[in-house]
Amino acid sequence: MENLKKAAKENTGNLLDLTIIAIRARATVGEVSQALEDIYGRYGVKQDVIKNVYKNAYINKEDFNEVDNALLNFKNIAGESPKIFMAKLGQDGHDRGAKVIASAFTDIGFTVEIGTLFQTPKEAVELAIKSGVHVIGISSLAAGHKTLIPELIEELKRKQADDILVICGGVIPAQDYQFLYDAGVAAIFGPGTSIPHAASTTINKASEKLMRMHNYRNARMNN
Ligand code: B12
Repeated sequence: MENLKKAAKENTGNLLDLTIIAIRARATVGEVSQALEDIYGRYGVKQDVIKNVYKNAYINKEDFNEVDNALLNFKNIAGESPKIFMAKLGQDGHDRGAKVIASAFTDIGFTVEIGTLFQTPKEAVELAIKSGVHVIGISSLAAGHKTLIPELIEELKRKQADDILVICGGVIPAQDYQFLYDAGVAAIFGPGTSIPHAASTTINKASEKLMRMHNYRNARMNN
């Protein structure tokens, strides 16, 4: 293990060869990872979003008008811009899709909060509630969607925060879509997603949900 650390620190030797030697000597994956983490640190999502790239690419296109109309309607209902919390759950380290959506949705007019990597559903729900978001967007590319997403939705219900809309995207097999819809996911956006379409669908679904909650509360107050 010391040889692996030394090679990482001094940028010498083949880390894969040294890892195999360490594993053959019964080191665990955790010990190998920790040795490398001691030198390189741990990868995490940077909370920064890139601004104005998407707007410049999409502006004046038909899809973008659709987004603008959806946004206007949402603001009329909610009195503010839509807020979304981008979540990465479990052991899934694929963060490019989450960053692309976070940057694009910011350009489009959302207020975006990005969570750190490797959150539990409970942690994500806590942060989402604290941030006062209308939507949680989960990016899932490591096959955790059938356990982690229902867990998150259950946690929202437990915290009486199920007025928050849940959407997701990433590499999710089509045969799992219905399972997720049944669990309470409002929309799923896979690879190749048109960003303006994803944004307007999300905003419209968030508006519908707000209206439903509003009508429900009014009906309860009148009874
Ligand atoms: C790049 C990549 C990696 C990089 C990730 C780097 C990073 N920082 O993100 C590295 C090399 C680290 C990696 C590692 C692994 N990977 Co990988 N990886 C990929 C790859 C090639 C591309 C993913 C990507 O970045 N796409 C570009 C982004 C922009 O697209 P996207 O995430 O799909 O997002 C778009 C849409 O899906 C949607 N979207 C996504 N999320 C959200 C959220 C919301 C709210 C909305 C609205 C939309 C939305 O909008 C985006 C824009 O259109 C895919 C294969 C593929 N073609 O997808 C495999 C893939 C995801 N990886 C896979 C695997 C198995 C792994 C490893 C387990 C491999 C291993 N044995 O070590 C590890 C896991 C590491 C970990 N802890 O998660 C599998 C996952 C299989 C599965 N889901 O069942 C895939 C599908 C490859 C395959 N065909 O087998 N990987």
